[in-house]
Amino acid sequence: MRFVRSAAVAAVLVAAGSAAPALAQGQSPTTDAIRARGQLICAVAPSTAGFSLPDSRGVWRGIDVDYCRAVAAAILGDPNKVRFVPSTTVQRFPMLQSGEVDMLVRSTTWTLAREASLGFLFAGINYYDGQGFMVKKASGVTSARQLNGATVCVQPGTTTELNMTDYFRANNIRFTPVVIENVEELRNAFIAGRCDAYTNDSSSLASFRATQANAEDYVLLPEIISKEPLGPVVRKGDDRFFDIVRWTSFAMLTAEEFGITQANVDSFATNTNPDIQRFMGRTGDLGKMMGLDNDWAVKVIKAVGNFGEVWDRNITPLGVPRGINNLWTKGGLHYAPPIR
Ligand SMILES: N[C@@H](CCC(=O)N[C@@H](CS)C(=O)NCC(=O)O)C(=O)O
Repeated sequence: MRFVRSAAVAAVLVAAGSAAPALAQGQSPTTDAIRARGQLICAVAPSTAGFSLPDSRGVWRGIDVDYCRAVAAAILGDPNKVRFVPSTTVQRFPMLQSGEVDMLVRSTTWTLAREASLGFLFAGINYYDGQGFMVKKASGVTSARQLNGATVCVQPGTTTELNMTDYFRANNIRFTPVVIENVEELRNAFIAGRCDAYTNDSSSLASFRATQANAEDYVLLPEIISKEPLGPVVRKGDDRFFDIVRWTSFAMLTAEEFGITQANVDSFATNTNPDIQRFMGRTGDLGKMMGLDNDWAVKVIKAVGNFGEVWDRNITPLGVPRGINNLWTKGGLHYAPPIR
């Protein structure tokens, strides 16, 4: 039996959820499509400060946005060649499955089911997060254990829903979920008192609080009830594109480790450290191995900076400390395998 291998066939099979025939080494229908249209299409959250939110001039800003821009810089040499598609928590997965977007960077938690059953691969972790609860200070509640009988606002299609159910069941706490897909509506419901608590990734709660005029009226409760490793997601079946997204993420971490920044990256061109020469694309032909220019990592750092710079620009203003999101060399969890 002969298999017809074409990008179109592969795309249809992926969309249909069937196993696509393996692509030959180096083939990448997603990368080809991005080059042909001159643009990466990235699904993001519509309005979460620090993650993805258009600024007053309509320019998208945030850590998730920067991950999309970094991939555009690696493939197209230009971080502005991205179309950002806002998606709700429910819409995000069908959007990626259908091929409407090339990748998804949307505070999305890496789980077994999302890889094994939805047909995705997580290409890295850009934020080690955990789920928390926010209440109004005036409620006097200081612990999630005091939420017995509470109504809790939550978004559908999230890891958040199941974590909350598990946590309250384990702690014998009765609660009523108020499930709202649109995040603005959900935040307004919480502000208006339609729910006693709002549960989400603690980063998102920090983002909500930081953007309220009366931020001190809201408190994040001390319990963090889950692990939420958030990162960029791609469809299974295009290993080359997966490589590019994954190593773009590692390049940002590696640059921070080497002290390479957006401002000083050019000055490393003549550095004699062999690891830095490979990173800069002077030796090793590593970019070529992924079908990119050898200075792909330089383009990434020029576009968005190293991971620490991306964090400082987007997350530090929310008042969230680096903590476990530091590099492994500074007691954190971010660790990139060698670029060699
Ligand atoms: N990480 C969880 C939760 C995702 C989630 O709810 N993200 C929130 C927090 S950043 C969000 O994007 N809300 C904004 C929106 O839905 O527009 C998941 O992957 O299911």
